[in-house]
Amino acid sequence: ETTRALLTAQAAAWQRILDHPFVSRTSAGSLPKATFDRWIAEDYFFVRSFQRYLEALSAVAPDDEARKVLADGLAALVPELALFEAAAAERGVDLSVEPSLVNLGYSAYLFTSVDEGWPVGITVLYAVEKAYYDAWASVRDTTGPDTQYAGFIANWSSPEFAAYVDQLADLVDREPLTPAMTLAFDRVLRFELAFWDLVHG
Ligand code: MP5
Repeated sequence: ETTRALLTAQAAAWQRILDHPFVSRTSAGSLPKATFDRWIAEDYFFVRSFQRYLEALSAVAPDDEARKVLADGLAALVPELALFEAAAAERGVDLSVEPSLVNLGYSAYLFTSVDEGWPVGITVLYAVEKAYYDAWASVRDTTGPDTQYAGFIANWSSPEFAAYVDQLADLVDREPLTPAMTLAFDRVLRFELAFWDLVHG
């Protein structure tokens, strides 16, 4: 299986995402407010870039099955963006701040991956969503009931989101693994780690 090969080859980097202090401190409830607020503003910019990337990827999807999965992903972004906007209003976060260069680079890379064609583009989508599923499922499993992050935890660790990530894995698994897909997967992991480092550092 293509996804199994990708995950196995990158097992150490994957574990670094799950062990990242941003993740463990979100679970423990010990994250400084300013750190989570910074993540909200950065991630809001990322998700809006991601929305346009998903539209671009849809345009190169090979068939209706793939287009349907991506349409579901796009639909989920409507309540997700509303969640960010509500949290920002409640916490006093300015969502219009200039994003970091890591974020600009990650956002731009999403579009670059579409230019490389469907197999690379869908590999990137799978990696981006799987990284967030695993990170937020880890928070879900290790946090207390009094968490202030319930909305975000539910957004990326619900059974529905897990099913969506499984569908993305199925789409990747239809493709034979190429060096370009391996490189794309590795790049997403490096961007994910840099993103956590940037908001937590
Ligand atoms: C996701 C995200 C998940 N929101 N932010 C980063 C840095 N990586 C992955 O994507 P989505 O569109 O929120 O499900």
